[in-house]
Amino acid sequence: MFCFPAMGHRHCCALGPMDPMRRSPSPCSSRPSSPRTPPCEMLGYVGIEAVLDQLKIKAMKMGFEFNIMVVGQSGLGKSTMVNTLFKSKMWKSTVQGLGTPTPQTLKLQSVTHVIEEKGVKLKLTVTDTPGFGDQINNDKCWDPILGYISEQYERYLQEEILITRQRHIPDTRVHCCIYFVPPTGHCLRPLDIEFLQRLCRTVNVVPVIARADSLTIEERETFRRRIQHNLRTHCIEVYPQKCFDEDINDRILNSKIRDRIPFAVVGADREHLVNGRCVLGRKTKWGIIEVENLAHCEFPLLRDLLIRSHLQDLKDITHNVHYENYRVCRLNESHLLPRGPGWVNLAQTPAGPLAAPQPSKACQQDQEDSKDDDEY
Ligand SMILES: Nc1nc2c(ncn2[C@@H]2O[C@H](COP(=O)(O)OP(=O)(O)OP(=O)(O)O)[C@@H](O)[C@H]2O)c(=O)[nH]1
Ligand SMILES: [Mg+2]
Repeated sequence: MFCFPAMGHRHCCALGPMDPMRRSPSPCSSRPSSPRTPPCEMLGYVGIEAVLDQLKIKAMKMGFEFNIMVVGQSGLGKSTMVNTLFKSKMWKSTVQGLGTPTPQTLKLQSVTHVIEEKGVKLKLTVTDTPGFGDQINNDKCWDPILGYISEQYERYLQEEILITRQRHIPDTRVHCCIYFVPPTGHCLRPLDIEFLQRLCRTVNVVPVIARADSLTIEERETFRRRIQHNLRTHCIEVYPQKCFDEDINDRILNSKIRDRIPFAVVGADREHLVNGRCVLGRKTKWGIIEVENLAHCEFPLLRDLLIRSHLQDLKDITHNVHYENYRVCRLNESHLLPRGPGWVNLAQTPAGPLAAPQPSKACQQDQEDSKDDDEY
């Protein structure tokens, strides 16, 4: 299920059906044709599709590294969500000792587990962060978080520019940041907007409505639409960003996801017995809220996005866009690049030291659309 949709079956035996020696000659092979451009059939079966098998075998040997960060105001359930991610169906067999009450998070801390499924290894690291926003002056409360993200880019860069470098550079870069929006039911607060604007420039951000069990189904829907509207008007491009859709298939799939974001999630790290099944959920006086039940909350959608459908894409965008911006900016700063055509002046970036991708056409279009739409 990971990343290789075209690899349901293996046929990598050297003298298997792909062996050109065993194939009957192409019926066209006796046809005269230009010696410069031989038709494809003349070459017989080359076995290009087997490259996928090679990639799969290599990837299985190497495993995957994936790093998530949770960010948001204090008490919104970030640490609980870290446990929910590790304890949910897909992974619970490998993790123990997570049943104790979650203490308040006072410093940035990472938890790593290697999860193995059908021979595929995933080294998943989740970085928990202290809640912000409880101070009277919340100025620059984003600094420690943005600082941590940049530090990981810097580590990678320092390894990458070594003359003798490791064959495999350990990747601690944050591939996805889950941003917890408080379930106020109104709209994004100015603090969330400021934070999100900065975060989206440096990392892939997936916002979620935290503690969604405190909202009714209608309230969730209205709140989601308001947040989407706020994101558009403030030009905040959360993941999956429209400008990186590569083709029509991406656009169709990602539009559906964009329509559901922010996911309304509930976190829990306790298991309960429901109709003879052991489920992860929150027990209340009136019943159990099951985190893996789509009728109760959208945690399964979040997990599917992170792992099942978009893990590789999140990593690609981190490497090709966010890290690349950082790298160009740093190399420009340290004058390692000559000021030739490749030199990009990112010095006047308005917020923070990092390069900010310009608002995309899609975003500009959204802003125009949202001008007509002033119901919120
Ligand atoms: N109702 C409800 N409560 C939740 C949910 N997730 C977590 N909680 C509870 O909220 C309280 C705080 O949860 P934490 O996970 O410690 O919150 P946090 O965001 O890590 O808080 P800080 O570490 O202070 O930033 C705990 O009592 C959790 O059991 C949720 O989805 N719904
Ligand atoms: Mg915490």
